[in-house]
Amino acid sequence: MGQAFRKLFDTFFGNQEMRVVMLGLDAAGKTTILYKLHIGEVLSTVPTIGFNVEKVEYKNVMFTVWDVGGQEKLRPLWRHYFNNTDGLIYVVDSLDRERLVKAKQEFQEIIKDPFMLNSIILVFANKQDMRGAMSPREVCEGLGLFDLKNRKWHIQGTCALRGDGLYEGLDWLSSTLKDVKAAGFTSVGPSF
Ligand code: G3D
Ligand code: MG
Repeated sequence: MGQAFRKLFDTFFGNQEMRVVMLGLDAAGKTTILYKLHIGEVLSTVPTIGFNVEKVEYKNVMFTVWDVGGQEKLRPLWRHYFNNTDGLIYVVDSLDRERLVKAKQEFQEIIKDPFMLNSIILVFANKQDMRGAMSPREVCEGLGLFDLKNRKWHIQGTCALRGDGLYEGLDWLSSTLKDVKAAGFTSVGPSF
């Protein structure tokens, strides 16, 4: 199973260099997704800056993951990881209607960051297996995706536990990134 996943991954990303940051409120399903991808050992560290960061590196693709929400004072420190980000994956617990507003606030802060302005955005509306889960369209509206201007984004319903939707989402991410790079954009962010 893991082998088959890695083959798919190879066909998507080839030898492309790519840095992906995966974020979302706690319990959205990020860690589950990271393991479900079967692309390598997940390294979990708590850097001195004080929040838990998980990383998986597979060939030239680097995934960096952490929980957002709660600690405003940590937000400026995220920049350290935003630099050179090609793709943002934002994971939402589609069952958690109560925290959708909070998920939106955090999402909007992230994508407005100067270092994130060129990154493409993939949203996983996770936990689609649960009865009562919001549809991807509802999550889309809740996050304000339709109001985004000049951004490339895509939403994908997923069930991280089963792996449903994950590869469809990554397929979009990799092919869109290829287009963006071919068009000559870079994702280096501003230089200060
Ligand atoms: P996080 O890393 O974003 O904080 P986790 O989230 O990956 O730790 O997942 C939080 C909980 O949600 C876990 O349950 C996990 O099994 C569950 N989960 C993740 N994805 C799905 C999904 O698609 N469907 C369902 N039904 N549950 C999911 P526990 O019980 O281990 O806390
Ligand atoms: Mg986690």
